[in-house]
Amino acid sequence: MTKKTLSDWEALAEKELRAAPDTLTWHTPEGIDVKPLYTAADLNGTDADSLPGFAPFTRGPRATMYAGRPWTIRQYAGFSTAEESNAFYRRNLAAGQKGLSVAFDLATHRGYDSDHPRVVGDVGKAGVAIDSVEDMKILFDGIPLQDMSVSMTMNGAVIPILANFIVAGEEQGVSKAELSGTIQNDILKEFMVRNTYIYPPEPSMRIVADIIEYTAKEMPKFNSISISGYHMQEAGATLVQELAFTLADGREYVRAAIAKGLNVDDFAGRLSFFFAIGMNFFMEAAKLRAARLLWTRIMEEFQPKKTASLMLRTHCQTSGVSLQEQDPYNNIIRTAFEAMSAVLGGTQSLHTNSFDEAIALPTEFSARIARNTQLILQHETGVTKVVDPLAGSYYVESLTKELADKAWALIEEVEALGGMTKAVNEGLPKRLIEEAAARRQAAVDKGDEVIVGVNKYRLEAEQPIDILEIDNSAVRTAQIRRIAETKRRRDGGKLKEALAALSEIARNGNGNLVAAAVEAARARATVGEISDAMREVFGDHFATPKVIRGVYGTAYRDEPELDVLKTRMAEVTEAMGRKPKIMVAKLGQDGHDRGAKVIASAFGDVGFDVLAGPLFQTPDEAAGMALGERVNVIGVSSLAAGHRTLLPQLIDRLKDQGGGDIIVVCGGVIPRQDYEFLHEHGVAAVFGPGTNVLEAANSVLDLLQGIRRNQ
Ligand code: MLC
Ligand code: 5AD
Repeated sequence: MTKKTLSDWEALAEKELRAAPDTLTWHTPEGIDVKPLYTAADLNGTDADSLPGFAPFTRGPRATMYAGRPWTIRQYAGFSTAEESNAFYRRNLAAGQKGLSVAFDLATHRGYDSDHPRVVGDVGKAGVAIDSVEDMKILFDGIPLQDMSVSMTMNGAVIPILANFIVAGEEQGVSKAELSGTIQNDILKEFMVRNTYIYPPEPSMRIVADIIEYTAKEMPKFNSISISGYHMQEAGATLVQELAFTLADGREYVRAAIAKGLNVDDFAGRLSFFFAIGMNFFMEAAKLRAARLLWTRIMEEFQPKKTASLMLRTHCQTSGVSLQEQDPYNNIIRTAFEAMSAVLGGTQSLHTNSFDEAIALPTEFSARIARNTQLILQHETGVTKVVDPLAGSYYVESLTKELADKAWALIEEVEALGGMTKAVNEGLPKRLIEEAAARRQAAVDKGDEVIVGVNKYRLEAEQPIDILEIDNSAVRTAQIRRIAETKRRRDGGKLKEALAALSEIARNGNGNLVAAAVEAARARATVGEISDAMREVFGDHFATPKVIRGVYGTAYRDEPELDVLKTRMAEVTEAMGRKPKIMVAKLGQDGHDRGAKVIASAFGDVGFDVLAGPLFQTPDEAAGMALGERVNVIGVSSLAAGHRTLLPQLIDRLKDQGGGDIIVVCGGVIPRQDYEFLHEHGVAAVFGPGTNVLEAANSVLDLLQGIRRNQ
């Protein structure tokens, strides 16, 4: 038989299709054209014949990878009090989890103690409340810190949290040199997407460098940073954007540490990474391979002597945004595919999300299924037995190269702006990510992108599932009591001295902030007090929300639904004598603003007058702004479970100030179980996950016209 050529295949495919085979090309949001067939020719210029354990590590950072040691099953968790989270950790470890990963509540993230008036709705909600060493000791009670690696997702209040961890270890009899784990400490992406910053960019970068310096000198087993793309993908970034901005952030941190006088080989081996793994199965695996390749390229510029300095090691988490409220058991399947993709990409550590993700924090049951997904992968599927099994795949090798090339071009664009700090200040990454998010929303709303159980194959009726509920006011009361007790017992003189020393180092730059904070933590200074000692010098960071225009509307151009809506808009506008004005508000410390941004942008495109409220407003401040700006509607976006406390307060404040006629609607991560409560407190409509934006806009118009639909 004669060997067939690609043109033979093309002819055959054309016959089968009755169209040219390139009509099957998939144009991905990354700008990559995925062809229906890859062949040996696509291996040209790839790294297919490289070996694992050697630079550039495309095939994995270790020579034996999971055959030698499987990835760490590291489930991110934390809620309510330190006691409850500790008990949860211990049960999970007994059931097969291998490493810990602490989720703190938003009050802690932003450097507020639980008794602060700005955090009434946030304490214990999205993570565990930690106010001082006393809480940190309880969190790790009975967990030997010399043996257990602990990741702490902390970026804003990173100095007090690391200091408290060190002191908790010390008081458990474990020296800081023995502590192993990771602190997220990645502030640049906070300014772009996650928003739990406290101080302005410049002092924030100094904090990052101080932590890299301190851990390099004192904590050899501790990873100083987890340079994170995860939150970029959650906010809407394409995989190329996630890859490029994360690696560019990494490069910026290396420069900051070197500028502090550190030698690259003294810290680079302890830099670590963190990526999201979404539903594009092969592309996500290829992304991790490309990330390692590019990081080696970046690090070679700094001419390290140690191979470990060139090596990208990463944690991965399956994608939160890919999970849906509708038909929630589908999420188990999504997560399993994503986990498999992370593993095929060669992750070092992995979190698998729980199926109730779209509406609440995991329950004991959903957490078990999430964990077992990884245990089954490790013990039953055989994927651990062979290093980088996708290597040599025409498609995956070619994707690896294409992702690397496209990301490199974007990294160079950032470089041309003067690096990531400058790019972030100018708002380039944020804008590109928000545009990608709006484009994706339009694709889902139009049905171009199918989500099973949401915009296709939707169930007639959804069965409610059990969810974790947290009594936030009970947690707050308990925390306030412990703060008072801690304050009563401590030595006021020592405390004052330690806090003054910390402020002084913040002011004059002579010394390391972590070292000073450790002294303050020993003296039982609270997270809020340590944060304030630096706030006094550094000040607060305030961001002005910007709303992108035109992306959603352009994607919908020429669609009849949009024309119908615009006609209705015109009627309402005429009846009201002006465009209806909506304020999109974020209350409390919840900084997840993807939903708010997409809504503000799309509502603007369909003809609303849109006001984007700043992050972190109290209900009082939001009410004042709404009245001052004479809005007709307030749309509150809630993703961190503060809605039960904050929405009733907002509506009360509006009524107190004569704004009772302002329509209040809300959307986001809100369980069905809470809808009735919200309606009873005056919320006119609730838009859960999976809401089509045009339908939401129509519902708001109904409300403005006095037609109340039962949402
Ligand atoms: C690994 N080891 C091996 C080996 N594989 N030794 C021999 N043969 C092999 N095949 C060794 C390693 O060198 C290391 O030792 C030790 O085993 C542990 O392996 P590791 O690969 O370093 O794993 P781990 O300790 O789990 O560290 C992974 C990490 C780290 C480097 C990515 O930074 C980490 O755990 N990150 C987790 C971050 C996280 O959980 N973030 C949650 C974010 S949630 P040695 O001695 O070399 O260290 C979030 C959500 C939100 O952000 O927004 O709130
Ligand atoms: N417990 C468990 N998972 C959490 N996440 C956030 N907070 C917690 C928590 N307290 C996960 C979710 C979310 C991602 C940012 O992290 O999966 O999508």
